[in-house]
Amino acid sequence: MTNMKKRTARVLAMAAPVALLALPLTAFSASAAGAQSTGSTTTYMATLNPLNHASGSGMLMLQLTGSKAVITEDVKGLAATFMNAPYPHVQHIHINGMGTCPTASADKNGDGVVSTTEGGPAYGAIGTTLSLTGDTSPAAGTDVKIAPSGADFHYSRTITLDQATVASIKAGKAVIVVHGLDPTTLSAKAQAEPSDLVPSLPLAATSPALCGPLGVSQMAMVPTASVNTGGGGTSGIHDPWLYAAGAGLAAAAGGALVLRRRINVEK
Ligand SMILES: [Cu+2]
Repeated sequence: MTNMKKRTARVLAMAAPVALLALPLTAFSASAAGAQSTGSTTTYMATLNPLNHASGSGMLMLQLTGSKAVITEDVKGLAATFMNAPYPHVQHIHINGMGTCPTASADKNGDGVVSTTEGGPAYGAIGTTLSLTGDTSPAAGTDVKIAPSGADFHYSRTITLDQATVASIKAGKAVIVVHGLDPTTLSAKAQAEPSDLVPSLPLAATSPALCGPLGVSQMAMVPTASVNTGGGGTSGIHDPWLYAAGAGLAAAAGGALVLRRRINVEK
């Protein structure tokens, strides 16, 4: 056993012992994944970290087979309400930037917020909109009516991606961005500014809250059928495979934390 395998196995055993029994897992290297032939499935993951002093965290898994993407995501701790309604969080796969999340230095106008536009050089333009229903093109990018909403949400959708998004994912230039900040966390100046994307909305509504580059997972998972038939052992654990995979990813990155906690989604 390699050190990586040992470590991964140990973390998995700690994080999700029941899930481990139910899951055929195979550790493999990123380079091996990149070499997979057409028609196979490559699993990508993004750890979503706060931007712009947002609270919250998340994990997103994207299983890509050709242009078909099976996407599962759990987010928690974002701004909860907006004008007395569940806060809509538009979210996208951004493509063809540098494949990274912006730092505070991207705040060109000094208002304390990296706006969506200011972050563009890092993560690129919208390639795919991770909407709940209907349009997934960039044109739906700011349609708050089909965005997931609330402080915590679970998102699951299978999307046929366009070729630009597929190419960017494979090139390591795809970044997941979840938008929508709590206005009270912004400077007075920023609170008074209009959105750079939708001027009828405040800046907070569309600014990035969570961001994570999409990378090849350290683990390949035999997809969902084997998970969903796992018997009674996984009751109370939502998406056990996501947490198992996330824990492995975090361990591989030397990071860690939120993943061992049960993320409470879907109230
Ligand atoms: Cu976006």
